Amino acid sequence: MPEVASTCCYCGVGCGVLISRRDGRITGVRGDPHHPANFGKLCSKGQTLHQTVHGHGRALYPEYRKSRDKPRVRASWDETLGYVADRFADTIRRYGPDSVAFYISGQLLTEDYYAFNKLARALVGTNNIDSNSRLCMSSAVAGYKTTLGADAPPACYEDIDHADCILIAGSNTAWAHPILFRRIEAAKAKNPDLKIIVVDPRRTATAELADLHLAIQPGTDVALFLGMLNTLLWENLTDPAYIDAHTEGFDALKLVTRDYAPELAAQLCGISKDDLLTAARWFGQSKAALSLYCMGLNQSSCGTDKNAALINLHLATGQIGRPGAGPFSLTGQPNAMGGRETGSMANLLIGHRNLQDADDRAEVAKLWGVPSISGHTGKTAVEMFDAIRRGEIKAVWIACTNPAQSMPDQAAVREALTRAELVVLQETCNDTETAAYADVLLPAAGWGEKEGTVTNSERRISRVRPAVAAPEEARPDWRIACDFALELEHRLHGHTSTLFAFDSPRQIFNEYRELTRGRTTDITGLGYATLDAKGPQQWPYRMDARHGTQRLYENGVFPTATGRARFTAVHYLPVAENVDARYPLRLNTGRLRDQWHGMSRSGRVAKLWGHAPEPALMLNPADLARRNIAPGELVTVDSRRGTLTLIAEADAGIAPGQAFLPMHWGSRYLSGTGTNALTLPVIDPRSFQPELKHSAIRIDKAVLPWRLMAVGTPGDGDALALLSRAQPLLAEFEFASCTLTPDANGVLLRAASAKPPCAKTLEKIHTLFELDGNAVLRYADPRRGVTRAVRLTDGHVSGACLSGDAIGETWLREFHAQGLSVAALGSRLLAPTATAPVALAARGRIICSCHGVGETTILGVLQATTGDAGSKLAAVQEQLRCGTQCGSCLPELRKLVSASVIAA
Ligand SMILES: Nc1nc2c(c(=O)[nH]1)N[C@H]1C(S)=C(S)[C@@H](COP(=O)(O)OP(=O)(O)OC[C@H]3O[C@@H](n4cnc5c(=O)[nH]c(N)nc54)[C@H](O)[C@@H]3O)O[C@H]1N2
Ligand SMILES: Nc1nc2c(c(=O)[nH]1)N[C@H]1C(S)=C(S)[C@@H](COP(=O)(O)OP(=O)(O)OC[C@H]3O[C@@H](n4cnc5c(=O)[nH]c(N)nc54)[C@H](O)[C@@H]3O)O[C@H]1N2
Ligand code: SF4
Ligand SMILES: [Mo]
Repeated sequence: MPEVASTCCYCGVGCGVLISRRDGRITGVRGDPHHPANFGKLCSKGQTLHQTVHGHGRALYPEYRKSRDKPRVRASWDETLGYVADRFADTIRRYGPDSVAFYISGQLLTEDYYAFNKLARALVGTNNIDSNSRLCMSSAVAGYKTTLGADAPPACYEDIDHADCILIAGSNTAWAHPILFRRIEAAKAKNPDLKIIVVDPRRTATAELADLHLAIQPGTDVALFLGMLNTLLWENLTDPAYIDAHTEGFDALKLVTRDYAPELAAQLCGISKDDLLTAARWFGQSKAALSLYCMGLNQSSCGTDKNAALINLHLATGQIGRPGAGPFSLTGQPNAMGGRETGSMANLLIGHRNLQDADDRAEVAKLWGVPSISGHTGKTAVEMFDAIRRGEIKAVWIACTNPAQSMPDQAAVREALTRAELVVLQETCNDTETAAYADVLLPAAGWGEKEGTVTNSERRISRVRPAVAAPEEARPDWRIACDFALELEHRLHGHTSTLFAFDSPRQIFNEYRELTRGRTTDITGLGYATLDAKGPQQWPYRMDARHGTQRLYENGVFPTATGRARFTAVHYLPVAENVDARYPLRLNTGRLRDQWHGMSRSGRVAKLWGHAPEPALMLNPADLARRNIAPGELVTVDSRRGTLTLIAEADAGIAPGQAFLPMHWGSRYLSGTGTNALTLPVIDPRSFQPELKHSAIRIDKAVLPWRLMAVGTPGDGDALALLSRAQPLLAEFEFASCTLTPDANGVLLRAASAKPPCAKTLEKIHTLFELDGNAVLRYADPRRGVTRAVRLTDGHVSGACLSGDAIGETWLREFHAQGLSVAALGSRLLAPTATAPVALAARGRIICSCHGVGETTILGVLQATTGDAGSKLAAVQEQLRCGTQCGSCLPELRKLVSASVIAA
């Protein structure tokens, strides 16, 4: 059976994959050597995609409940969609079309997006349709539109090979866009003169490759870019001819830059003046300067300004529309671009049309054959959940996103979901945080099961193809939207028209294509057949074109009224929530290398747990020491909106006064409402994107003297199943986390509380971790909540549970993790000591997830080899194989190597 060519469903790099299958099951995946985004490479997440599709937690049948005090029950598609259509029709009739809303996702395919967009705007008559791209790309959209006139990234991946200066701002490319980062590494290796500047408050894996790392104070990017422009002006490094011929508004901007002399700007940013000058010079003197940017710019209350201020630099130096030059916003999700193109966000309209423009609306209405498109502004994500909470929006349809994990200010979001009269959730999984709030669960076909198209960061449209049929009753997203639309149309209008008469995603694509005719996103020359024959193509791709468009604005003409790009005279504004005496630390959030968002997929791949297995708040070691907190201790983290209890860890890459928490941890792995319990819902006034990267917090040592640690490898070998069985326990403790052990074979449950829990809870844990059999050594004093139980298999620890006031658990975990013999320990095995009774080397963090290689092992080899960085890296790769497969761990390997070279 030949492989099926499709696209990776994780990040916006949009790598091509070849899926192999047997007997109706997906059995493997490899990089598509012909795909221009990756040429055969895949990162740690992409190459384990086939492991995400099987197993527990899949939504397989429609379910609904009529009343909140009952569980959802399985029903047929007809019955379920009929019920939802009744409720929607009733709500619309009683309260008008704006009383319902659709909250969708940048992980839907373009055809899915189109169907939802048409459903909301053409049938329901509301603009209350927004997507999780609001939390992601909306500042980039607003930034491009205000400056260049259209939401279109002008550059392409190949520009990385042509640039001699790459400015990476607010992007941890090494972890979030790994295959693109491999390309940057290759460009740097080929051209050592290539200057890489990284702007990030954290010393990230990306910053390790930089020639210059500007660790600016959070939120000060605009001051930095204005300071750089001030320098460019002073040192005659701008391009007056380009400014004259192709732009407008430079004089107003020049006035503003006067206030940002390098000294002052550097002070605002908390960096040295010299570093600022160097950055400006490298950028201004380079033949081709490319900037790559992501959430560090977008997720901000001044995200649009940050984008515009960076684009100003490109316009002022003419660094755009040439090979190697341009402001290149990296998209997060695989098809956030498709959502932007189809106008599937509250304030956009299909084909880069303007929702505020009556002519544009009339044109779309005519093309769709409906009387009109509402001009009433729709609610953007944060506003939408506020309106639900206020009772203004009564019914919400959520598809392909998990707002009870990913939206800021979880207390408010969950209150909204509780108050909503109807919550419909269209998901591939039935166990996400949002699923707990859903009155209706509609099972969706997922990656490997559905067909359509996606657009990656460089405007490249790729085909998504099914390798197997969707399981049980799951249906593709576009089909669910259309099936529902037919039911709703019948109830609202008494008949069904041809509005939703689609039988295939190809038909949807062809209709959508017509709406791009003559627009900036024109793809009238493209169809599934062209894509199948010629491979992925970049838009615009006009009717008469023979190929797509690699770069935009090569002729210096921009899609504005005057044809000129617009400088934007922005000023620096501080973050919306400043630190003060009560909340003295700045909380930053973002991604881990091997996990994807709420972990509904990556969390089901055991291998992907090794790199960062436990939820932890990262702080500068000095901040921990000052508070007398040891690494690994439990802390309570408070913001003005919520509280979390977590382990604190030291990370010298975090600047003093700051903290970093991965965005992935939700209520399925951690007690409480996850990372976003703490974050701020303040939004940028023009992009409506929330400031997810900046909030003020306080940390205190957690006063929870009773502790529990249970670890175990299940007898049936299915650690992931045990993990999901243990999850309900999280709610029983003031603190608890439940994760896979770094070796991925076992489960680790940690808990803490002020007082011991009831004996029943402890019993449950013992049963789960199979600590009730004969081969278990046990000591228990249930009244005091003290237990020590160790299960031995062939003289090794295969499971253990320790609880009480002083449990000294770490060494027992090592015995479990390393499978060491406990024969020599005897009764000391049950002794509650903090240090191991025998010498024990910790295996350390897993660095290479492909080959399961830990930090300690790598350090051992590095110590034993001599030579320069190159030969040390080669030695590690040769002896341990780490960093030889997907390359995702290369930045960290290089860091360990350079530390060992320095030490030597
Ligand atoms: N492994 C993995 N990859 C992913 C994803 C994932 O979940 N996991 N998600 C995908 C998605 S949807 C997205 S949007 C992208 C996100 O990709 P990135 O934006 O690269 O990832 P983040 O870690 O969210 O944030 C990037 C950096 O912004 C920095 N930052 C914080 N505040 C500021 C600031 O004020 N100024 C500057 N200059 N930097 C700041 C943070 O320290 C962080 O290192 O990743 C995509 N790729
Ligand atoms: N604190 C903090 N919060 C953040 C961020 C941050 O940096 N910091 N980043 C924000 C950003 S940039 C983003 S993009 C969001 C992401 O936030 P979410 O959109 O909530 O992230 P996912 O977990 O990817 O949710 C996608 C859901 O769709 C399901 N799914 C997968 N495939 C399909 C399919 O084909 N059809 C359907 N119907 N469902 C499917 C998955 O099981 C999953 O539950 O998080 C945002 N939240
Ligand atoms: S870089 Fe990794 S996650 Fe992103 S598309 Fe490629 S394989 Fe998928
Ligand atoms: Mo995103």
